[in-house]
Amino acid sequence: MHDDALSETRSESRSAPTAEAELERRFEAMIADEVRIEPRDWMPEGYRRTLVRQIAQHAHSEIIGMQPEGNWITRAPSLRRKAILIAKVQDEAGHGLYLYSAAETLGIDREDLLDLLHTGRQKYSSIFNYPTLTWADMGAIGWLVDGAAIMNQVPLCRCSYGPYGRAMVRICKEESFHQRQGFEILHTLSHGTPAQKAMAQDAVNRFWWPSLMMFGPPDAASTHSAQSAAWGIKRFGNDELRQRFVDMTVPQAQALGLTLPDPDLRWDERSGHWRFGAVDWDELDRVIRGDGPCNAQRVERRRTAHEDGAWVRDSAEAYAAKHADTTRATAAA
Ligand code: FAQ
Repeated sequence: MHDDALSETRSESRSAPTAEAELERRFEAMIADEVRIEPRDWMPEGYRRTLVRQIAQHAHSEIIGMQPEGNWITRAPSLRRKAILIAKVQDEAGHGLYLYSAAETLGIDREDLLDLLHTGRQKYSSIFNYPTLTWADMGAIGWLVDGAAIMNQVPLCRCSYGPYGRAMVRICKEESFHQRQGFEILHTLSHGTPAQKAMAQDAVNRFWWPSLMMFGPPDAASTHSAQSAAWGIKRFGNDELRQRFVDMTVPQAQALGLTLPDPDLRWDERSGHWRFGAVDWDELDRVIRGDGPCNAQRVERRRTAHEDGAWVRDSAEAYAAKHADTTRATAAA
């Protein structure tokens, strides 16, 4: 290599880390100043990867989460209940779409994300691997699962990454409505016949502990919390949000006249919190690893739905291509 070219290459390789360090410095300053990071801004690869992982897991949870409730659409006890449940499940599909769009702004393709879900290489929330055995489960999912989702997701509205934070604002508004409808289903059942009240209690018994697991492992065992907090993605630890959820939910259970299935639950005057018993973390591990009651069924049904929907995607693409041709021809004329 010619000497001049060599020295130019050397000076480039000396300046490259400096330029990278400067970009990193600016990124850190934006995070410290609470300035939102937008898709065109430089970001560290780890930040991008963390967001893709979390947003994708969240999107997958929304669309897999349609299945346990979809199971009860045909068996809803009245036309009104059926219409409300259909609307809720449609909202969840919409949440999945906003979230996949947010993930795509990070340079990953939706088709690839779905492939990662269908081949078990990306996760979705453990909660959707539990079966929905009775109509009361629609109440328990709305009240507890959406309640936990809101507690976890309201702070995500302030996530440092703009497209995710903005998607969360709309999602949280809809989740609040979902939580109210779940509460209302349980309220009706718990003030109905003894058999209806027993059905409501049984649903709460089955969904209570898995709802606490939705917040993730304890902080001490959480792989990502510290870094995600430093990047302004997560605003609170898993344990704090879990505790807030318990504190919010206990008085609501009292208002419903239902019991939370935890003999160790007690009011702690000193801390001003409801103290709760030990969560079965082995169960969470098992469910995350694919060994929950419905994991295989959920993923298989999702794969089949995706394959069955191929013609819709093909038609939409063909239509878009035809429309683009027509627009070009009109512009050229
Ligand atoms: N299930 O280090 P951390 C909904 C994984 S949407 C499965 O603490 P991170 C709406 C975690 O991915 C519900 N996996 O992780 C609805 C990581 O694995 P990785 C979904 C879990 O990310 C309602 C590993 O364990 N919500 O309900 C779970 O900092 C009704 C270590 O954990 C969201 O996705 C779990 N429960 O914190 C729909 C909210 N917990 O990736 C239908 C956004 C942990 O290293 C009906 N996500 N893992 O292989 C988050 O806030 C966070 O990702 C956490 C986990 C808090 C879930």
